[in-house]
Amino acid sequence: MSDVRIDWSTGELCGVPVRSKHKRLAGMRGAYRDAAAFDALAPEELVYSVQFWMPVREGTPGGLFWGQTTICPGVVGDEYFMTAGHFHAARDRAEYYVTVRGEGGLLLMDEARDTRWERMQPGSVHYIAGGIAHRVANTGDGPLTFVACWHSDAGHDYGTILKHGFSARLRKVNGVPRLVPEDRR
Ligand code: S6P
Ligand code: ZN
Repeated sequence: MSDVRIDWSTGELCGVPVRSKHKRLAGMRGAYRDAAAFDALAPEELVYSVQFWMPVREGTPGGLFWGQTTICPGVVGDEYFMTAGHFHAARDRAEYYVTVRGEGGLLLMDEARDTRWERMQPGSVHYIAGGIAHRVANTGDGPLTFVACWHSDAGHDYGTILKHGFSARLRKVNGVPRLVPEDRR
């Protein structure tokens, strides 16, 4: 019997080795374009939670990690609640995302800063190639949950996104998601 189980109706993991982290608005200052809308929201509001299982030590060559991310529904101005987003520190490391519930958008940006997006809906499988920054936005009215599988030696480069952002944002325009190019910075 494995140490970890998944509830496929919610994506939730349970088992002793499972760890979690929670991202609240206070930890995302600067990520959203509308600073006034950001300041009007409660800093302690939960944006997303991640559960993950690291059966080997981070950095182990050839190992795999498993996780699930649940993004709450919400907007900051016209921008959907979203993950911070990152490149993998080891640029050649790929990843799979599979949507469990909800509706969303997966932003994919290459190192030349070209950004495209894929719609996420229950059952959609997304291959994130190496060298591609990835961020997920919840475009629906309920929670968006996806499972992920990535290399234990991928690492995370959050700094590049913190500094330069993505070249486009997923914004709610006339009630529907639209990828809007960002002003150059
Ligand atoms: C890890 C994988 C996911 C994210 C999670 C939160 O490589 O892509 O588990 O860590 O979706 O996003 P972020 O950008 O805050 O790490
Ligand atoms: Zn990743």
